[in-house]
Amino acid sequence: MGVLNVTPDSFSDGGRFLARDAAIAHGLSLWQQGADIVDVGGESTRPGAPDVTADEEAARVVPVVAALVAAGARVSIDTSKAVVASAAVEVGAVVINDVTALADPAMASVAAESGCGVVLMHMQGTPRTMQADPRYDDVVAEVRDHLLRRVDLAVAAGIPASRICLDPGIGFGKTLAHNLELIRVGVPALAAAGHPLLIGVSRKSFLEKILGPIAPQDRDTASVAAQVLAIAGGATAIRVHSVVEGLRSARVADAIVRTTP
Ligand code: PMM
Repeated sequence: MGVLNVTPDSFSDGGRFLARDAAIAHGLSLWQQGADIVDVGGESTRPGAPDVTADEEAARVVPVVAALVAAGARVSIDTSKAVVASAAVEVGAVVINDVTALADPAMASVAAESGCGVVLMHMQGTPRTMQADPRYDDVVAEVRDHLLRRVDLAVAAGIPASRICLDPGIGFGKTLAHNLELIRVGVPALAAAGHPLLIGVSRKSFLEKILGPIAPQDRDTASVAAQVLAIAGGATAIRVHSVVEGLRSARVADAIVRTTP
């Protein structure tokens, strides 16, 4: 899954792709580089990011989704707002990537009626507050139990279980220790639940907590290390900024861990 942030404040793109044509061109290049899905988001989820109205978010993403779909790309919409998801599905998005796991009361029915795949991600708190003081007694059990409760809600709303993908939400209300435990222990625990498992570590700030100061665009090798270990633990999809490195490393990791003797 290639990341396409259509926001002025994304930490990794620095607003470079806000201009619509540039966003479309970048999305197409992710697709041409071999991404299976281009994940289009119009609201930054970076800690402390300002809220965006649904109208503004839809104005950012819908023309970009429409253009990518018209060019033949498979597109997911990264949003927590049901109206934005609905507008994106209308123009051809086939996956709803919801970092709040259906917190918007209207999202479950939009997702059910759309026939789309749905990503349910774990977050503690909200993007504005989540990194203030994240605490868990048992981060793996709490993330898994929360996601499985959201699966129950989704299935009750009419979303087939087979269309649901889970994501532990690396960096969303988690300390470095929480993130590392989720990649090491949480990924295998979640994979055992039987749903496809997406993981997003690409260029995230926990890498800097390990390595020391390093600019987001210089974090791709570090991201690959975490992605490959997640794949070894059972992750089936990775959300990446650098598709070329993500794809090559994932193929090698797959060849090693998924080949039965
Ligand atoms: N991370 C970000 C945004 N959306 N969606 C899912 N499912 N999983 C993630 O880990 C995730 C996400 C934040 O990263 P970005 O600002 O680089 O897009």
